[in-house]
Amino acid sequence: MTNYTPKPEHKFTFGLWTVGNRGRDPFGDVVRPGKTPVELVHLLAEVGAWGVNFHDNDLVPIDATPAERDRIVRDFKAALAETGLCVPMATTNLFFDPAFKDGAFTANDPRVRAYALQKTMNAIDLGAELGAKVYVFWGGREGTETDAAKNPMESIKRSREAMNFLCEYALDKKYDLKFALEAKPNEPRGDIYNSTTGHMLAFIQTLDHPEMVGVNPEVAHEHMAGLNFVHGVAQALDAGKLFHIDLNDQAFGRYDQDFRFGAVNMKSAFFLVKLLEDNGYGGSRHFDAHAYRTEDYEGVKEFARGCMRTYLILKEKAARWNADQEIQAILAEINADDGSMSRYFGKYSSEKATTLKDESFDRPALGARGLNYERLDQLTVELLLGVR
Ligand code: DIG
Ligand code: MN
Ligand code: MN
Repeated sequence: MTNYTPKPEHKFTFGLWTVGNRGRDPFGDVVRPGKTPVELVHLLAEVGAWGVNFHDNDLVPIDATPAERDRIVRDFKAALAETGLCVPMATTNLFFDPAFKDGAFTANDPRVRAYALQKTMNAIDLGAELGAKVYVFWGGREGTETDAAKNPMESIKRSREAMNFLCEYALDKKYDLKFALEAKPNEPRGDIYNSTTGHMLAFIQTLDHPEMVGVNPEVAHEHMAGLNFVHGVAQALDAGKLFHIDLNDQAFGRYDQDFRFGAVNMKSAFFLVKLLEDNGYGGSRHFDAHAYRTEDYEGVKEFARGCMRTYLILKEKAARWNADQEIQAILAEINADDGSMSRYFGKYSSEKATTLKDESFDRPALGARGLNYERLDQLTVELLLGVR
């Protein structure tokens, strides 16, 4: 029986806001007492996490004095040293304070936009001080309830201007930081700009420093948009832009549930882990999720352990799938290639085009071929169910 104990090489991380989530929801108050960042670091060490991430105000309250900030950071660093946890990623809370009720970088009020830049620069400083190598931007309030309020073209320009400014800031400070943009289609705003990972990949190409900007796809957010998360992550990998990833789970057509990884869609979680492992993804496996509101802190620890165990179990299943002779035989059959068409693929040439236009095809035969996907998928399901 394989041991599914998390190890540092697995690069499992959690945000302070995940295991520190107190269970408040739009219809109910907190159900768990608060824990300090130091206590949360020790909780994550206890369950076997490799790293801890934070929003600026998860660690340093927005109204903390400089002296309080220094004490909090000092205590946090001591807890990191004591436990061996690292800080791979940091981010800015540009969504909780009422000042950001109309967004941060896309707010109509220029003072809010300027304050958002200031707050983000200070948060980048904090992240860099604690060793973060990835800086996430989630524009939770960058959107509208009515498009009467904002010109979408202007909002795109404001977003680009802010990202260009902050890229220049990180370069100016010589921080070893990559930026990762996180998409979400809605909630808390009625509609959020750059709503999916695909939108973000396009937006990145319009920036002055696209080389330092990638994406941080989140399972729940792409599912909220009704999308296949594995395909979106594959596109980010193909573009060399998968700088970070937020793992959790989410029923389609629901508000952002941020469930434990693998808690809902086992098959898509399997194909995601297979994609990441088959392609040697070297970044954090960050669980941006939280325990059910029904749980106490022992339940929160079970939530965290479950995220990591499920990832490791699916990683083993992916290796078994790759080694399963019957599955691999079907794949070989599906992808059989006698090389007779190879002369038409790859780089275009007018000779290729001319020859291909003269090629004759037995179209009925092409359509009649059975592809054996039912058997392939059933074998996959049975492997996941543990009967092969
Ligand atoms: C929500 O999915 C967002 C915020 O929690 C944070 O800014 C980002 C980092 O994972 N995810
Ligand atoms: Mn989410
Ligand atoms: Mn997230």
